[in-house]
Amino acid sequence: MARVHLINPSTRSFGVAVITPRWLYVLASATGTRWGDPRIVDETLERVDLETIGPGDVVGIGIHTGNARRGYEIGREVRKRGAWVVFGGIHATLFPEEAASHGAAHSVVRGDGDLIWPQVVSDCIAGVPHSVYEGGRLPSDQFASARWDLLPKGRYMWVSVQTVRGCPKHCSFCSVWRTDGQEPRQRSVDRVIREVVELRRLGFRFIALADDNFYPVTFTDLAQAKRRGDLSRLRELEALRAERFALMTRLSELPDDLVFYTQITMEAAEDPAFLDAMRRANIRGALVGVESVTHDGLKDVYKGFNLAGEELVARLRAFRR
Ligand code: B12
Ligand code: SF4
Repeated sequence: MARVHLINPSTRSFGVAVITPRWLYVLASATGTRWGDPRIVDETLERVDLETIGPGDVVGIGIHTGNARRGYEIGREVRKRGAWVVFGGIHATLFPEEAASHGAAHSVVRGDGDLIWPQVVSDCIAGVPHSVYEGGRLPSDQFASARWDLLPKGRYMWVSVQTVRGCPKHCSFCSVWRTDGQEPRQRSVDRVIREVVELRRLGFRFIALADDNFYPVTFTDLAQAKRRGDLSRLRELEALRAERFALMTRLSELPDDLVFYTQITMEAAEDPAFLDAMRRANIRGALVGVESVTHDGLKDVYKGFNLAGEELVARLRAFRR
Protein backbone atom coordinates (compact mmCIF):
# COMPACT_ATOMS: atom_id res chain seq x y z
CA MET A 1 0.00 0.00 0.00
CA ALA A 2 1.19 3.53 -0.76
CA ARG A 3 2.57 5.34 2.27
CA VAL A 4 2.47 9.00 3.21
CA HIS A 5 5.76 10.69 4.18
CA LEU A 6 6.12 14.16 5.67
CA ILE A 7 9.57 15.72 5.45
CA ASN A 8 10.94 18.85 7.09
CA PRO A 9 14.11 19.65 5.10
CA SER A 10 17.39 20.75 6.67
CA THR A 11 20.94 20.80 5.37
CA ARG A 12 22.28 19.99 8.85
CA SER A 13 21.18 17.19 11.14
CA PHE A 14 22.12 17.12 14.80
CA GLY A 15 20.25 14.13 16.26
CA VAL A 16 18.47 16.48 18.65
CA ALA A 17 16.66 19.77 18.06
CA VAL A 18 15.36 22.70 20.02
CA ILE A 19 11.74 23.11 18.83
CA THR A 20 9.31 20.75 17.11
CA PRO A 21 8.32 21.85 13.59
CA ARG A 22 4.62 22.00 14.30
CA TRP A 23 3.45 21.56 10.71
CA LEU A 24 4.70 17.94 10.65
CA TYR A 25 2.41 16.89 13.50
CA VAL A 26 -0.55 18.98 12.29
CA LEU A 27 -0.35 17.48 8.80
CA ALA A 28 0.09 14.02 10.35
CA SER A 29 -3.21 14.55 12.14
CA ALA A 30 -4.82 15.88 8.94
CA THR A 31 -3.66 12.73 7.09
CA GLY A 32 -5.98 10.54 9.14
CA THR A 33 -5.46 6.79 9.33
CA ARG A 34 -6.71 5.69 5.89
CA TRP A 35 -3.15 5.18 4.63
CA GLY A 36 -1.67 4.13 8.00
CA ASP A 37 0.30 6.55 10.16
CA PRO A 38 2.40 8.89 8.04
CA ARG A 39 6.18 8.50 8.27
CA ILE A 40 7.58 11.72 9.73
CA VAL A 41 11.12 12.88 8.99
CA ASP A 42 12.58 16.02 10.54
CA GLU A 43 15.96 16.52 8.91
CA THR A 44 17.13 18.74 11.75
CA LEU A 45 17.34 15.37 13.58
CA GLU A 46 18.47 13.07 10.78
CA ARG A 47 18.61 12.92 6.99
CA VAL A 48 15.79 11.30 5.11
CA ASP A 49 16.57 7.72 4.13
CA LEU A 50 15.48 7.63 0.48
CA GLU A 51 15.35 3.82 0.57
CA THR A 52 12.21 4.08 2.73
CA ILE A 53 10.33 5.83 -0.11
CA GLY A 54 8.84 3.72 -2.86
CA PRO A 55 6.97 4.24 -6.16
CA GLY A 56 3.42 5.49 -5.62
CA ASP A 57 4.16 6.87 -2.12
CA VAL A 58 3.05 10.44 -1.39
CA VAL A 59 5.75 12.75 -0.06
CA GLY A 60 4.75 16.07 1.53
CA ILE A 61 7.60 18.56 1.91
CA GLY A 62 7.10 21.76 3.95
CA ILE A 63 9.36 24.72 3.17
CA HIS A 64 10.15 28.20 4.39
CA THR A 65 12.63 30.27 2.39
CA GLY A 66 15.65 29.16 4.42
CA ASN A 67 15.23 25.44 3.73
CA ALA A 68 13.61 25.62 0.27
CA ARG A 69 16.75 24.56 -1.64
CA ARG A 70 17.20 21.41 0.45
CA GLY A 71 13.46 20.78 0.03
CA TYR A 72 13.80 21.00 -3.77
CA GLU A 73 16.73 18.56 -3.70
CA ILE A 74 14.57 16.04 -1.83
CA GLY A 75 11.66 16.66 -4.24
CA ARG A 76 13.84 15.84 -7.25
CA GLU A 77 15.27 12.71 -5.61
CA VAL A 78 11.94 11.25 -4.52
CA ARG A 79 10.31 11.98 -7.87
CA LYS A 80 13.08 9.95 -9.52
CA ARG A 81 12.01 7.10 -7.22
CA GLY A 82 8.47 7.26 -8.59
CA ALA A 83 6.83 8.96 -5.60
CA TRP A 84 4.27 11.77 -5.73
CA VAL A 85 5.84 15.06 -4.69
CA VAL A 86 3.78 17.72 -2.90
CA PHE A 87 5.13 20.99 -1.51
CA GLY A 88 3.49 23.25 1.06
CA GLY A 89 4.44 25.88 3.66
CA ILE A 90 5.19 29.60 3.57
CA HIS A 91 7.67 29.60 0.70
CA ALA A 92 5.62 27.29 -1.52
CA THR A 93 2.56 29.43 -0.80
CA LEU A 94 4.36 32.54 -2.06
CA PHE A 95 6.25 30.92 -4.97
CA PRO A 96 4.30 27.87 -6.14
CA GLU A 97 5.90 27.81 -9.62
CA GLU A 98 9.36 27.54 -8.10
CA ALA A 99 8.45 24.28 -6.32
CA ALA A 100 7.43 22.84 -9.70
CA SER A 101 10.44 24.10 -11.67
CA HIS A 102 13.12 23.47 -9.01
CA GLY A 103 11.59 20.85 -6.72
CA ALA A 104 9.91 18.56 -9.29
CA ALA A 105 6.56 19.07 -7.56
CA HIS A 106 3.49 17.30 -8.91
CA SER A 107 1.43 19.56 -6.63
CA VAL A 108 1.74 22.61 -4.47
CA VAL A 109 -0.61 23.41 -1.61
CA ARG A 110 -0.97 27.12 -0.94
CA GLY A 111 -2.06 28.26 2.52
CA ASP A 112 -3.37 26.03 5.31
CA GLY A 113 -2.96 22.31 4.77
CA ASP A 114 -5.29 21.18 7.59
CA LEU A 115 -8.39 20.42 5.48
CA ILE A 116 -7.13 19.96 1.95
CA TRP A 117 -4.29 17.50 2.63
CA PRO A 118 -6.32 14.24 2.62
CA GLN A 119 -7.85 15.32 -0.71
CA VAL A 120 -4.38 15.90 -2.15
CA VAL A 121 -3.21 12.48 -0.95
CA SER A 122 -6.19 10.68 -2.48
CA ASP A 123 -5.82 12.56 -5.78
CA CYS A 124 -2.14 11.53 -5.93
CA ILE A 125 -2.94 7.91 -5.15
CA ALA A 126 -5.66 7.98 -7.83
CA GLY A 127 -3.03 9.37 -10.23
CA VAL A 128 -4.82 12.69 -10.81
CA PRO A 129 -3.12 15.37 -8.70
CA HIS A 130 -3.81 19.05 -9.47
CA SER A 131 -0.79 21.27 -9.92
CA VAL A 132 -2.02 23.79 -7.33
CA TYR A 133 -4.42 23.42 -4.41
CA GLU A 134 -5.72 26.43 -2.51
CA GLY A 135 -5.81 25.46 1.17
CA GLY A 136 -6.99 28.97 2.08
CA ARG A 137 -7.01 30.60 5.48
CA LEU A 138 -9.17 28.44 7.65
CA PRO A 139 -11.23 29.69 10.57
CA SER A 140 -9.56 28.65 13.81
CA ASP A 141 -12.18 26.03 14.72
CA GLN A 142 -11.06 24.11 11.62
CA PHE A 143 -7.36 23.96 12.51
CA ALA A 144 -6.31 20.33 12.81
CA SER A 145 -4.94 19.23 16.16
CA ALA A 146 -1.47 17.69 16.29
CA ARG A 147 -0.48 13.98 16.42
CA TRP A 148 1.97 14.37 19.31
CA ASP A 149 1.75 10.61 19.87
CA LEU A 150 4.04 10.31 16.81
CA LEU A 151 6.76 12.50 18.32
CA PRO A 152 10.08 10.63 18.76
CA LYS A 153 11.08 10.45 22.44
CA GLY A 154 13.82 12.58 23.96
CA ARG A 155 14.73 14.50 20.82
CA TYR A 156 13.22 17.96 21.31
CA MET A 157 13.61 20.39 24.17
CA TRP A 158 10.57 22.54 23.35
CA VAL A 159 7.26 21.64 21.77
CA SER A 160 5.19 24.18 19.84
CA VAL A 161 1.53 24.99 20.31
CA GLN A 162 -0.27 27.58 18.22
CA THR A 163 -2.82 29.88 19.87
CA VAL A 164 -3.31 32.44 17.06
CA ARG A 165 -2.58 32.57 13.34
CA GLY A 166 -2.30 35.86 11.42
CA CYS A 167 -1.10 39.35 12.35
CA PRO A 168 -2.92 42.68 11.76
CA LYS A 169 0.29 44.54 10.85
CA HIS A 170 1.98 44.69 7.45
CA CYS A 171 5.72 45.10 8.06
CA SER A 172 7.46 45.33 4.70
CA PHE A 173 9.95 42.49 5.30
CA CYS A 174 7.50 39.99 6.76
CA SER A 175 5.70 37.14 5.04
CA VAL A 176 3.17 36.50 7.82
CA TRP A 177 0.49 38.99 6.79
CA ARG A 178 0.76 37.81 3.18
CA THR A 179 0.42 34.11 3.98
CA ASP A 180 -1.52 33.93 7.25
CA GLY A 181 -3.46 37.16 6.68
CA GLN A 182 -4.15 40.20 8.84
CA GLU A 183 -7.19 38.89 10.69
CA PRO A 184 -6.11 37.14 13.89
CA ARG A 185 -7.52 33.61 14.01
CA GLN A 186 -7.48 32.59 17.67
CA ARG A 187 -7.91 28.95 18.67
CA SER A 188 -10.40 28.24 21.39
CA VAL A 189 -9.01 28.39 24.91
CA ASP A 190 -10.23 24.86 25.66
CA ARG A 191 -8.38 23.35 22.68
CA VAL A 192 -5.14 25.10 23.54
CA ILE A 193 -5.32 24.03 27.18
CA ARG A 194 -6.16 20.43 26.23
CA GLU A 195 -3.08 20.33 24.00
CA VAL A 196 -0.82 21.84 26.67
CA VAL A 197 -2.04 19.29 29.22
CA GLU A 198 -1.45 16.45 26.73
CA LEU A 199 2.11 17.68 26.18
CA ARG A 200 2.86 17.97 29.88
CA ARG A 201 1.65 14.39 30.32
CA LEU A 202 4.18 13.45 27.63
CA GLY A 203 6.84 15.04 29.86
CA PHE A 204 7.29 18.49 28.27
CA ARG A 205 7.68 21.60 30.41
CA PHE A 206 8.93 24.04 27.77
CA ILE A 207 6.29 25.15 25.29
CA ALA A 208 6.82 27.66 22.50
CA LEU A 209 3.61 29.39 21.51
CA ALA A 210 4.09 29.32 17.74
CA ASP A 211 2.06 32.48 17.28
CA ASP A 212 2.53 35.22 14.76
CA ASN A 213 1.52 37.91 17.25
CA PHE A 214 0.31 37.07 20.74
CA TYR A 215 -0.92 40.70 21.25
CA PRO A 216 -3.19 41.11 18.21
CA VAL A 217 -5.43 43.89 19.59
CA THR A 218 -3.83 47.16 20.70
CA PHE A 219 -5.23 50.24 22.45
CA THR A 220 -4.88 52.08 19.11
CA ASP A 221 -7.04 49.47 17.33
CA LEU A 222 -9.76 49.88 19.97
CA ALA A 223 -9.57 53.68 19.87
CA GLN A 224 -9.80 53.71 16.06
CA ALA A 225 -12.89 51.48 16.02
CA LYS A 226 -14.47 53.74 18.67
CA ARG A 227 -13.62 56.90 16.74
CA ARG A 228 -15.16 55.46 13.56
CA GLY A 229 -18.27 54.57 15.53
CA ASP A 230 -17.84 51.01 14.22
CA LEU A 231 -19.50 49.21 17.10
CA SER A 232 -19.52 45.75 15.58
CA ARG A 233 -15.74 45.92 14.94
CA LEU A 234 -15.23 47.26 18.44
CA ARG A 235 -17.14 44.30 19.92
CA GLU A 236 -15.08 41.89 17.79
CA LEU A 237 -11.81 43.41 18.95
CA GLU A 238 -12.92 43.43 22.58
CA ALA A 239 -13.91 39.79 22.31
CA LEU A 240 -10.51 38.84 20.85
CA ARG A 241 -8.79 40.70 23.66
CA ALA A 242 -10.99 39.12 26.34
CA GLU A 243 -10.18 35.68 24.90
CA ARG A 244 -6.44 36.38 25.28
CA PHE A 245 -6.98 37.17 28.96
CA ALA A 246 -9.16 34.06 29.37
CA LEU A 247 -6.39 31.94 27.85
CA MET A 248 -3.77 33.45 30.14
CA THR A 249 -5.96 32.87 33.21
CA ARG A 250 -6.32 29.19 32.28
CA LEU A 251 -2.56 28.88 31.63
CA SER A 252 -1.88 30.38 35.05
CA GLU A 253 -3.95 27.60 36.66
CA LEU A 254 -1.68 24.89 35.20
CA PRO A 255 1.28 23.50 37.17
CA ASP A 256 3.83 26.27 37.56
CA ASP A 257 6.76 24.20 36.31
CA LEU A 258 5.55 24.94 32.78
CA VAL A 259 7.47 27.60 30.86
CA PHE A 260 6.08 29.33 27.79
CA TYR A 261 7.44 31.84 25.35
CA THR A 262 5.82 33.61 22.46
CA GLN A 263 6.09 36.45 19.93
CA ILE A 264 4.53 39.89 20.39
CA THR A 265 4.92 43.43 19.13
CA MET A 266 6.46 46.13 21.27
CA GLU A 267 2.97 47.61 21.65
CA ALA A 268 2.23 45.09 24.40
CA ALA A 269 4.38 47.24 26.70
CA GLU A 270 1.55 49.82 26.67
CA ASP A 271 -0.61 47.45 28.66
CA PRO A 272 0.59 46.55 32.19
CA ALA A 273 -2.50 44.36 32.76
CA PHE A 274 -1.58 42.24 29.74
CA LEU A 275 2.06 41.93 30.83
CA ASP A 276 0.97 40.95 34.36
CA ALA A 277 -1.34 38.32 32.91
CA MET A 278 1.53 36.99 30.78
CA ARG A 279 3.76 36.70 33.83
CA ARG A 280 1.06 34.89 35.82
CA ALA A 281 0.57 32.54 32.85
CA ASN A 282 4.29 31.62 33.02
CA ILE A 283 5.00 33.20 29.64
CA ARG A 284 8.60 33.92 30.53
CA GLY A 285 9.84 35.26 27.24
CA ALA A 286 8.67 36.85 24.03
CA LEU A 287 10.40 37.68 20.79
CA VAL A 288 9.84 41.36 20.02
CA GLY A 289 10.91 42.94 16.72
CA VAL A 290 12.88 46.16 17.11
CA GLU A 291 14.20 46.37 13.50
CA SER A 292 15.06 50.07 13.58
CA VAL A 293 15.79 52.66 16.26
CA THR A 294 14.84 55.75 14.27
CA HIS A 295 11.42 57.02 13.21
CA ASP A 296 12.50 57.18 9.55
CA GLY A 297 13.81 53.63 9.64
CA LEU A 298 10.59 52.37 11.19
CA LYS A 299 8.47 54.24 8.66
CA ASP A 300 10.54 52.74 5.89
CA VAL A 301 9.55 49.18 6.93
CA TYR A 302 5.90 50.09 7.72
CA LYS A 303 6.57 49.63 11.40
CA GLY A 304 5.50 53.08 12.58
CA PHE A 305 3.72 51.44 15.52
CA ASN A 306 7.13 50.82 17.16
CA LEU A 307 8.74 53.61 19.13
CA ALA A 308 12.23 55.10 18.88
CA GLY A 309 14.71 56.88 21.16
CA GLU A 310 13.85 57.18 24.86
CA GLU A 311 10.32 55.91 24.28
CA LEU A 312 11.78 52.69 22.88
CA VAL A 313 13.98 52.33 25.94
CA ALA A 314 10.94 52.84 28.21
CA ARG A 315 9.03 50.10 26.40
CA LEU A 316 11.85 47.59 26.58
CA ARG A 317 12.27 48.39 30.27
CA ALA A 318 8.56 47.74 30.84
CA PHE A 319 9.07 44.20 29.51
CA ARG A 320 12.06 43.64 31.78
CA ARG A 321 10.13 44.95 34.76
C1 B12 B 1 7.25 29.43 15.75
C2 B12 B 1 8.17 30.01 14.69
C3 B12 B 1 9.53 29.90 14.89
C4 B12 B 1 10.12 29.22 16.12
C5 B12 B 1 10.07 27.70 16.00
C6 B12 B 1 10.60 27.14 14.70
C7 B12 B 1 10.28 25.67 14.56
N1 B12 B 1 11.28 24.82 14.55
O1 B12 B 1 9.14 25.32 14.47
C8 B12 B 1 11.52 29.86 16.15
C9 B12 B 1 11.42 31.09 17.02
C10 B12 B 1 12.66 28.99 16.68
C11 B12 B 1 11.71 30.26 14.69
C12 B12 B 1 12.93 30.41 14.09
C13 B12 B 1 13.09 30.88 12.79
N2 B12 B 1 12.13 31.41 12.01
CO1 B12 B 1 10.25 31.26 12.43
N3 B12 B 1 8.41 31.22 12.65
C14 B12 B 1 7.64 30.66 13.55
C15 B12 B 1 6.16 30.97 13.24
C16 B12 B 1 5.71 32.14 14.11
C17 B12 B 1 5.16 29.84 13.37
C18 B12 B 1 5.53 28.56 12.65
C19 B12 B 1 4.56 27.47 13.02
O2 B12 B 1 4.88 26.54 13.73
N4 B12 B 1 3.32 27.60 12.56
C20 B12 B 1 2.28 26.62 12.79
C21 B12 B 1 2.19 25.63 11.61
C22 B12 B 1 1.06 24.64 11.83
O3 B12 B 1 1.89 26.45 10.48
P1 B12 B 1 2.73 26.35 9.11
O4 B12 B 1 4.12 25.97 9.40
O5 B12 B 1 2.48 27.58 8.32
O6 B12 B 1 2.05 25.11 8.39
C23 B12 B 1 0.76 25.21 7.82
C24 B12 B 1 0.77 25.61 6.33
O7 B12 B 1 1.86 26.43 5.97
C25 B12 B 1 0.74 24.30 5.60
N5 B12 B 1 1.98 23.56 5.37
C26 B12 B 1 3.20 23.69 5.91
N6 B12 B 1 4.04 22.78 5.42
C27 B12 B 1 3.34 22.01 4.57
C28 B12 B 1 3.71 20.91 3.78
C29 B12 B 1 2.75 20.31 2.97
C30 B12 B 1 3.12 19.14 2.15
C31 B12 B 1 1.43 20.82 2.94
C32 B12 B 1 0.41 20.17 2.10
C33 B12 B 1 1.05 21.93 3.70
C34 B12 B 1 2.01 22.50 4.51
O8 B12 B 1 -0.09 23.50 6.42
C35 B12 B 1 0.19 23.79 7.81
C36 B12 B 1 -1.11 23.69 8.59
O9 B12 B 1 -2.04 24.62 8.11
C37 B12 B 1 6.29 31.39 11.73
C38 B12 B 1 5.24 32.34 11.25
C39 B12 B 1 4.28 31.67 10.31
N7 B12 B 1 3.17 32.28 10.13
O10 B12 B 1 4.54 30.64 9.74
C40 B12 B 1 7.69 31.97 11.65
C41 B12 B 1 8.45 31.92 10.33
C42 B12 B 1 8.25 30.57 9.70
N8 B12 B 1 9.85 32.01 10.75
C43 B12 B 1 10.59 32.68 9.91
C44 B12 B 1 11.98 32.82 10.03
C45 B12 B 1 12.65 33.77 9.04
C46 B12 B 1 12.70 32.14 11.00
C47 B12 B 1 14.21 32.12 11.18
C48 B12 B 1 15.00 31.95 9.87
C49 B12 B 1 14.59 33.38 11.92
C50 B12 B 1 16.10 33.64 12.00
N9 B12 B 1 16.54 34.67 11.34
O11 B12 B 1 16.81 32.84 12.59
C51 B12 B 1 14.41 30.91 12.11
C52 B12 B 1 14.58 29.60 11.30
C53 B12 B 1 14.52 28.40 12.16
C54 B12 B 1 14.43 27.13 11.36
N10 B12 B 1 15.55 26.56 10.97
O12 B12 B 1 13.34 26.65 11.10
C55 B12 B 1 9.75 33.25 8.78
C56 B12 B 1 10.00 32.53 7.47
C57 B12 B 1 9.90 33.49 6.32
C58 B12 B 1 10.03 32.81 5.01
N11 B12 B 1 9.87 33.56 3.96
O13 B12 B 1 10.26 31.65 4.91
C59 B12 B 1 8.29 33.12 9.34
C60 B12 B 1 7.21 32.91 8.30
C61 B12 B 1 8.03 34.41 10.15
C62 B12 B 1 8.03 35.71 9.37
N12 B12 B 1 8.00 36.78 10.10
O14 B12 B 1 8.04 35.87 8.19
N13 B12 B 1 10.51 30.41 14.08
S1 SF4 C 1 4.28 42.55 13.63
FE1 SF4 C 1 5.64 40.77 13.36
S2 SF4 C 1 4.34 39.13 12.51
FE2 SF4 C 1 3.22 41.06 12.29
S3 SF4 C 1 3.67 41.75 10.20
FE3 SF4 C 1 5.17 42.74 11.57
S4 SF4 C 1 6.98 41.38 11.66
FE4 SF4 C 1 5.24 40.21 10.77
